[in-house]
Formats: sequence, structure tokens, C-alpha cells
Amino acid sequence: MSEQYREMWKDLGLNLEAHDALLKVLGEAYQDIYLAQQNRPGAMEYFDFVMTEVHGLRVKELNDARAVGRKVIGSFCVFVPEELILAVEGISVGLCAGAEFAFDQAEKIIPRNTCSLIKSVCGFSLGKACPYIESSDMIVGENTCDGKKKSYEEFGKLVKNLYVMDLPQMKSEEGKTLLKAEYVKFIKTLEQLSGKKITAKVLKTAIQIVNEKRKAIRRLAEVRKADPVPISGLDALLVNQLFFFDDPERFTESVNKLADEMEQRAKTGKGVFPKGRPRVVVTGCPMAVPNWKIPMVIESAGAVVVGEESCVGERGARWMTSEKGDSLEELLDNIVERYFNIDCAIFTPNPSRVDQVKKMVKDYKADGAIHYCIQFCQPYQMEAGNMVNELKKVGVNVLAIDTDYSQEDIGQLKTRIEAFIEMVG
Ligand code: BJ8
Repeated sequence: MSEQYREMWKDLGLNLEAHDALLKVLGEAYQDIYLAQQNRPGAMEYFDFVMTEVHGLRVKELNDARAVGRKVIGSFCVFVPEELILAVEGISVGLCAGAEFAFDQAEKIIPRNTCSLIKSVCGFSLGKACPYIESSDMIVGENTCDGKKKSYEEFGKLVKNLYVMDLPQMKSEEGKTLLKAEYVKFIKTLEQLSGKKITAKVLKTAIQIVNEKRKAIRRLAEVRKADPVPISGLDALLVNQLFFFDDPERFTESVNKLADEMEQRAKTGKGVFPKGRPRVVVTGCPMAVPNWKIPMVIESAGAVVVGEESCVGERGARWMTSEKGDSLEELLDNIVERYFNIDCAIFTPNPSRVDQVKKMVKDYKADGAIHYCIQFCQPYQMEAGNMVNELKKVGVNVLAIDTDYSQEDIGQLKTRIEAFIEMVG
């Protein structure tokens, strides 16, 4: 792939040497973690292809689209409505932030005790190794946690067009009004950038496209209730990660094909692991590509991840946007209603997240839950204690872990997770 796309990466201003090194590490990790798995569904082949071309063909597609006037919008948070971006014929891409890259440089502009996700955003930008950042016509930041909010002041100096969206912190009527006002502002900005007007008709189509994508992901989640589980947690996570990168309609079609195969597997009792393997729900911070550390440790310890209560998982895709109504105002209200449900830990209080984890443990017949926090992530760390207590009260085995993107604590994590699996199993 390297040779074929070299000119494109050069034109995007990437540091080719650093980028080559990154691709090498990524390729090796993918081989060891993903391709070495047994009994994978055949339909995962498409997602393997997307991964191998994630810095190649997909980036070329984005830049071909830009050449004919479409705008690429990068974002970091599931509060940024893809529907609005599609409605101006834009392309939405998640800027992954899931790897430890150029942290030494990042730590020169933001504090060391910042979460890895934020350091990764700054590191990739400073190290000029992310073709998605460089291909974005506008990057949307959001006022969620304090770390992100304040880091955008520095990140904004590194990229050409950063737009920061304010977000509510409480689920009140005032909070909803703020969210709507921010989405109205975002629409205006998108219209200005693209030169396109959002009409009710295009917005409705965009809502349908994104809903279809969510429905396909829901099918995939549903079939993980089977025992034996037809897909590994690692593969399911990968599909959820690629939700933010791929062309939405092509992605939906591919996820539906995978779901067809998995439903067939479930009917015939074919699993990726033997029946009766300990089942775990993971809850907490989002795992962006290529953050596969926790499910890798869990599954190599003899358990299977059956669900993720995370923005790269159920928190990101479990609500549909209502398609009812024919006016722009009604459709925008539907979008506000949908996104206002998201139970991110930046909200206070945030009781529905605990309820959702309890529900998932029950629905997916899990033997336990693992609360995953990225070190220095205050919102999720603050919620961890209450989450653990509430789960214990209803008899759910739970383990809370804090980690970063490095591999340094992998031995310690293995020991703790293996002991937990042994206990729940
Ligand atoms: S809606 S979870 S995607 S904000 S890990 S940067 S919270 S200190 S990512 Fe998130 Fe939107 Fe919420 Fe979801 Fe801050 Fe924590 Fe770091 Fe985090």
C-alpha cells in the first residue's frame, strides 16, 4: 500500500517517515491481535480490507470527494450529528485518537496528566501522521470534559479550521435548549462551508441513512446474546470503530451481511468460542482505533466480550432519530431529542448509564462487567465508584480498571483480569 499512496500522503503534508513507522506497528498489531483469531465470520473479510486500507483507499476516497467540492468534517464525539453533515453532502469522519503517538510532543503543549485520548489527538497532529486530520476541511471539537474543552485551545493552533461546539452538562430543559441552539449554529456553519442549504427533504434522507447504519449495528449487538457467541468481542469492537470511518451506505450493507452470517451461525449453534465461555460486558471510556488492549486481554484470558456500554458501542448507536415530520424544525427537534439521550459521564447526574449497564448484563447474560477508564479521565473515574457499588448491589461481579494506551501495564492487567474471569467463570 505504501508506494501506491505515497504521493497523496506527501501532498497532505504527512511526515512520511513517522507515518511509515506507524503503519508498520499498526500492521503488526492487526496481524497479531485480529488475523490470528480462530473461527472468525467470513464477512469480517470486508472489515479487514477496510482496516488495511484505512490510511490508503478511504483517504483517497475522501480526497477525491473533496476534489469535486464535498467537505470532510472530522470529529471526536458522538454528540456531533452525522445527519447534519450528510445533509450538506459532507463526509463525517471520526478522528480516532486511539494510539500512543508523539506523546512527548503532546506533553509540551498539554499537561502530562491528561488522558491518552486527548494526548493522542494532539500527538497525531503534532507528529503529522494522521491523514484524516489533514484531509478535514473542518474539525469539530466539543465542550464535553474539561480536558477536551481546554485542550482545544492548543489543538486549535495546530489545525486549519477548528470549530468548537458547546454542550450542556445537565439533562434539563435549559440543557436541551442549549443543545438545539448549538445544532442550529452548527447547521449555519456547515451551510456556509459547503455552500449548500439544508432542506427538510435532504435532512430526512440523511436521518434515514444514519438510522439504517445504527439498525445494522443493533442487529450485530442482538446476535451476541447467543451462546456460543458467533463473533468475538474484538471483531465486534472493530466494526463499531469503523462505524466512524467508512462510507455509511457501504458500511450498512457490510454490517448487514455480517449480521446475516452471524444469525445463521446462532441458529446452528456455531460459535467463535466454545459454549459456556465466561461472558463480560465492558463499560466506560470509548475505545478508538487502534485501542484493542482491554478486549484482547479479556479474550486471551478465556472470556468473551458480549457488549460495550461505550460511545464506540451501544452508547453511540442505541437510539434512532425519529423520521417523523416533514418540516426542518420537526426533524431538527428529532435530532435534538435523539442526541440528548446520550448518557456520557460529562452529564451530572447521569443515572441512566448505570441502568443501561445493568440491562446489558441481563440481556447479554453476562457473568460480570469490567469498568474501563482511561487514566486521568475524570468523568468516568468519578462514575466508577458508584457504578461498581450499584452493580454489586444487584449481584453483578465487577472489576474496575484504569489504564492508558501504553503496553507497560499489560502484565498487571492480565493478572487482574485473569483472576476476575476465574472468579466469574
Ligand atoms: S459522548 S464519552 S465521545 S465526550 S476519555 S476525552 S471523557 S478525559 S471521550 Fe467522549 Fe463524547 Fe462523552 Fe462519548 Fe475526556 Fe475522559 Fe478523555 Fe474522553
